[in-house]
Amino acid sequence: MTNRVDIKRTAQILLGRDDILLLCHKNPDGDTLGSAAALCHGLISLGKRCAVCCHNTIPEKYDHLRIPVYDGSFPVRYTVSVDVAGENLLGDSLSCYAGKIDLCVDHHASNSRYAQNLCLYSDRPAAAQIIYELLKEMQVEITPFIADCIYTGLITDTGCFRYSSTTPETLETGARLMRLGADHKGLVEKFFMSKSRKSVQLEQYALNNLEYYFDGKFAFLPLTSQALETIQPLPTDIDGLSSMARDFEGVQVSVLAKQTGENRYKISVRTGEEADACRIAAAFGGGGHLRAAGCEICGDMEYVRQSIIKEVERSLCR
Ligand SMILES: [Mn+2]
Repeated sequence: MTNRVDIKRTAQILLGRDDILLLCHKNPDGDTLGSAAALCHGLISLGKRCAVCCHNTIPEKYDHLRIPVYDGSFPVRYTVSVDVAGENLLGDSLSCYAGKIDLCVDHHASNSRYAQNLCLYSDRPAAAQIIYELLKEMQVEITPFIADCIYTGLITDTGCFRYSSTTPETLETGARLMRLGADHKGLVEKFFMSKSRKSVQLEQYALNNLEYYFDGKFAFLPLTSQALETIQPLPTDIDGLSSMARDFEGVQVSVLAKQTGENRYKISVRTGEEADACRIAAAFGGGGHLRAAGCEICGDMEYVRQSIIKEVERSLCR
């Protein structure tokens, strides 16, 4: 039912549209926000009306993107989701758009093909890399500010060009953005070289509470509401926590189970070479990428722990 479109066709479609609303995924990260910001500012520079909607309030950490949040000041005539693998990831307050999304620009292989038109490149490590190509195709002038927006998406989704998803093209895109004026030093400092006190506290908690299974190949971190109430982190303080243990010697799978309700957990899966994160998350109805994926599980902590252990064991045996 979805119509696959390439970057060229996507550019043509967008050039022919106006009054465009861009949708981000819930619990937004640097890629969905950086991509939406770059596309939004690009479309505005072409004289179009365009704004962004997200289920959550945009974290302060992303203030530099100066995202024009939709305020109802124009009637929406075209809806585009960016970096959103499935409609369920839009969040409750945007669920009214389910079934009505005209175009999706994404890089998740697990994309559920919900939009009428789908511009999907799963070999790109960040949606922002697709947005860069799209803006060039539309002949948008990439100002230093727009370059910053794209660069934010690029570095946050690639762990600052470290993850295995990084390609020569990614590095080339990064180089071009730097030449166009992207603030490499400032953005890398902001996202990778400074840690908030709360995130350091969370790391301390993690080191004290990590559970190891399968000869240390699997590290499981339960993050209970109680711990969250004690530490009181911002959502952005939790960002790096899921991948922390993956960098530990011998760890192939690292899972963060963050409690979000009485019997509800948000699961983040990170893997090394020996396991497929997307496959583990997909067993619980989630999805994502080969090395980073997520899902939600309902049940108490012991149920969550045992279910994940079973699935991780299966994936390590493959
Ligand atoms: Mn992404």
